[in-house]
Amino acid sequence: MPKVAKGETLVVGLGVSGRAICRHLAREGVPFMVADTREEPPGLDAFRDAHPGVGLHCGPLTALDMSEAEEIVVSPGVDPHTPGLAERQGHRRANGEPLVVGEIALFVRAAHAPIAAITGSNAKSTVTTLLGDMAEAADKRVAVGGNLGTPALDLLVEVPEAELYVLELSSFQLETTPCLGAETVAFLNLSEDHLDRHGDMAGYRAAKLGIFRGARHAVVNAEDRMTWPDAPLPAMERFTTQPPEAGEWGIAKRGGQDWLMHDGTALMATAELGLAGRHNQANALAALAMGHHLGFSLASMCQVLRQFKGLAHRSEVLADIDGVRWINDSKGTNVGATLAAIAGLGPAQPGRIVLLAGGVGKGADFAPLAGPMARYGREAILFGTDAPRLAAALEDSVAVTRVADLEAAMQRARKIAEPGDCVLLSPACASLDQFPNYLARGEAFRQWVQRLVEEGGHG
Ligand code: UMA
Ligand code: ADP
Repeated sequence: MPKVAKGETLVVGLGVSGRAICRHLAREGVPFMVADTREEPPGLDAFRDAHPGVGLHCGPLTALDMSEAEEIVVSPGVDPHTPGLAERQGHRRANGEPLVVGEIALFVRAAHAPIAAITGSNAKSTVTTLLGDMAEAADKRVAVGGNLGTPALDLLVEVPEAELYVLELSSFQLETTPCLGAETVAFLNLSEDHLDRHGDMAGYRAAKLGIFRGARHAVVNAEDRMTWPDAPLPAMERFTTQPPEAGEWGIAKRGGQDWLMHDGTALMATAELGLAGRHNQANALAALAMGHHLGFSLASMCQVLRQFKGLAHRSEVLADIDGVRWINDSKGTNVGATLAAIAGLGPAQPGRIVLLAGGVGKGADFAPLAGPMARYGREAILFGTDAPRLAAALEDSVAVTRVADLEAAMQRARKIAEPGDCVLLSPACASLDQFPNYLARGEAFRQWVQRLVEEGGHG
């Protein structure tokens, strides 16, 4: 049986994070070998070129003897309870630290600037990007990354003089981070996601609560108790989309308009925000609360909120073709995100949403989509692995059509959409059954809509 040599670190996974972990260990001069559970992992050639001579095991982890590994660093997509790894859980290194950790644990050891970290089921990327922009507006040398895209460990070399790290962290990353020790953190919201990995909502929440370990300041959602820590923290603030109580960040009416508020002070009218929808008002408040703790001026943060128009693949309006709006919300990879997208668009046009949804549901319950689709939907066009479960949840509430894939869904949408409708790709599912990731799914949708525009319409 192949073996991790005594004193070597084992890196598990050859994806984006795994390759960043390898680069980091190589820079630090730490001896390591790599394992990937797949026989032909995608990053194989790049890895061999970058690290000639480094040992590699592909296939089941039970076929690798890791009993003498100095440390085991797992990629976020790898369940630490995978056979082979599970047996190493609970083991400690000579220095007392857990034997099995993730990329972020290595990052925490190496980082020399404060960390601001954001988690939640939805809105992480939006709030992370907002806070990063706010830091830049405050003239901070800021490095932004994590689950958002650039692996945290790569930030150490991409922004060597960073004065602040702003990290989006997933439950997978937090689960393997023994102590984050962040200056400020936000736990934005909790709704069903990744139940196939974490077992149930309690397991999913427990992983996310890892964001609070060692935190000096936290921002939580006043309307979602699941985001509150179980143990007291040195400092905690809350945001709400309701009129705020003392000390809270919230929304209240002033002169007939809604305003973002903090502790009795009106900051800016919500109508001035670059992003639409109540959920984005909550996101703005969370970013403000974190930025305020970091010492950024309210005036410059509000300026960022006016200018920020949102990220691609998040309720992104692609085109208006013959009175039909085509909207790309490919990042709607769970039910909570799709509910937010429908709630943002629906009230202006009841009965006019043509929803394109489906993919891998990750064990989620789709029933919460039924009510909003009954009110705001014209038809749900469903594709991918969990189309049958989605259809079962929706068919009593709205017209349902099942098709093979996104391409067929777009064709059907083109056929049935009428002026005034909006075609919304917000799948409520991961894309991995039919695409490499949500980006590829969103780009396929974008290109198709682009062709429609070039063809001159909605024929
Ligand atoms: N895999 C195996 N065997 C292995 C290693 C990986 O089967 O030995 C599979 C995983 O099950 C998964 C895929 O390969 O299906 C990718 O896993 P990975 O851990 O190699 O992922 P990375 O390429 O390192 O990308 C990860 C994040 N992906 C996941 O957590 C699944 C990326 O977030 C993140 O941008 C990147 O690190 C940099 O930090 C993506 C994501 O989908 C956007 N995140 C989930 C989400 O947002 O819901 C958590
Ligand atoms: P994440 O990084 O957590 O996936 P994003 O900012 O990329 O978050 O947004 C993902 C999806 O969640 C998008 O489809 C977006 O429309 C939706 N969304 C954004 N903010 C919220 C919120 N506060 N509550 C629920 N859904 C939201």
